[in-house]
Amino acid sequence: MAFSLPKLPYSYDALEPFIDTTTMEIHHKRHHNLYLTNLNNTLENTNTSNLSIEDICRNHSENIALRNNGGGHYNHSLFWNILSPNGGGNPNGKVKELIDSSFGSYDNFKEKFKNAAMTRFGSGWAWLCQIHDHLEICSTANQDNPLMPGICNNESNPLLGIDVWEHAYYLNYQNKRVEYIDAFYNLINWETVNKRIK
Ligand code: MN3
Repeated sequence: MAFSLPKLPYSYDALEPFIDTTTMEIHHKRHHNLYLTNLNNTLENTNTSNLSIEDICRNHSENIALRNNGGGHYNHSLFWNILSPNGGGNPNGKVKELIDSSFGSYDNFKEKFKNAAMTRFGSGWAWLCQIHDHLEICSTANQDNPLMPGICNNESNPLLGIDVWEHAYYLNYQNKRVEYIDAFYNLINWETVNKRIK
């Protein structure tokens, strides 16, 4: 079974002014779709088409095409879902408790997460992960993610990620990655993040 491009849970213009319409459209229809097409082609050629996307990231990242395109599909699918036009504000519920116990406060979390996203050199992602009963922040290069062995903590359950490839923000923010990261906090769908906690 080939993977398919997930529909966004909102319209392309819904995240304005924080993420502009053109960026969302190109990012979803072209960038995500290209990872997906390349992933499906690779799976067809390697006879591994019965794998889940998590399984591909966890157990097949030594294959560079599966790593880059499987990571690309997993990461973007997660990214679209943790954003919402009704998002932002303070975290609530279980994720609030875990943020407070792991980082001291939401403000401390924001600073650490921003630092991870800012210091990722070149293209990549910053992540908030659950590791059993606490949370950790890490960042990855390219389309790598915390499910892949030897990158963050091998037990990581990614709750939240920010795409810091230039294609995610350049049209609106140009070189000002910091403004894009600040804007991201206005879009986080804490309900979805809470549902990802195991
Ligand atoms: Mn991207």
